[in-house]
Amino acid sequence: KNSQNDIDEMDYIIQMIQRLQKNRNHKVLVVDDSRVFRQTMQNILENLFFTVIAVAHGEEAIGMLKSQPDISLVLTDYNMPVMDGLELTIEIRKTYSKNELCILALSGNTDEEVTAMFLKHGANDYIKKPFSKEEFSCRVNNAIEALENIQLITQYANRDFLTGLYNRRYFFQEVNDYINEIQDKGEQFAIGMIDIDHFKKINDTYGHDTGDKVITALADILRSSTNPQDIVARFGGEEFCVVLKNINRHSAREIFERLRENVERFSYHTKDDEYIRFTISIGALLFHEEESLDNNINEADMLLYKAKNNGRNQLVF
Ligand code: GH3
Ligand code: MG
Ligand code: MG
Ligand code: MG
Repeated sequence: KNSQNDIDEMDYIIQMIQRLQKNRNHKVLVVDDSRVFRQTMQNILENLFFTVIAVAHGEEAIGMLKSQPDISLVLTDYNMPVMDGLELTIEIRKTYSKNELCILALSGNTDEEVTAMFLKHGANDYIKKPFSKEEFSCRVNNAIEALENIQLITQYANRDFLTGLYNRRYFFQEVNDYINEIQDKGEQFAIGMIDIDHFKKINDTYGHDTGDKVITALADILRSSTNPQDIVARFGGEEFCVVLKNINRHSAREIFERLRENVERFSYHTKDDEYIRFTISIGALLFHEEESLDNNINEADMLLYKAKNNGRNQLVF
């Protein structure tokens, strides 16, 4: 007979298994000058399915973070030679926010000021030595879970749900960051506004769901026709904006033209074995740095309007 306790126990085990599966995606950096503690933590973490890197002091940890930027969690001791755990925490937080990287501090020091100092300077949590394996595991899992939740929320906030591309809001944030980054460097970049031609007809003929699939297919073409560092966003409906970074007028024209051709050649194969073909119009320009981003976008929009009036399926640059 299945008692409620058995069911609760099963739920817990299923949750733990799911937790362990997700832990496989995370790299953990252990920083402790004691070889015994390093090994103990490494063993527990590896039993939790994490990938573990262990180093002996803060300076080594900084070097490791530079060469392995995909570390999710740092577990650091307090007392260590060369650079202690608190200095390490302060140093890490100059580069990585709590939304990108968790820090758990460990120390035998019972002085409550150390705990407070760690937390004040950006540690997510604090574990007192000696710790039980159970408490250690729970705190590590909690920290990783919180990080995953933040990253999920960030993903929802920045990305368009249908296509996974950046949304309009995040596009402006990314492009403004890029403009600040290249300020006074003389680097040029291009902006292209893109809109599907006669998209209403696709919706009317094949239905809204198929329309959505066409939008997603176009998003894939936009991604695969540009470089990974370029910025591709869905502004809404069947309207997209692409920023080609560090590019001259000639190359930008070539890429936008190739993009238009790639779409023209493509056909979307439906479940009912129909082939849907469609085209896009593009209004593009090389960014004028004396104008605001908004004005540049508006001008690209006007060029897109021109491309539509000239008969669609074309680039106006
Ligand atoms: P044009 O060549 O002038 O661009 O003609 P068009 O038919 O594409 O005209 P317009 O851009 O004005 O219309 C876009 C249509 O896209 C209107 C709207 O019903 C539809 N639409 C907007 N968002 C979505 C969406 O998320 N999914 C689908 N399936 N359709 C959408
Ligand atoms: Mg120590
Ligand atoms: Mg359209
Ligand atoms: Mg439109």
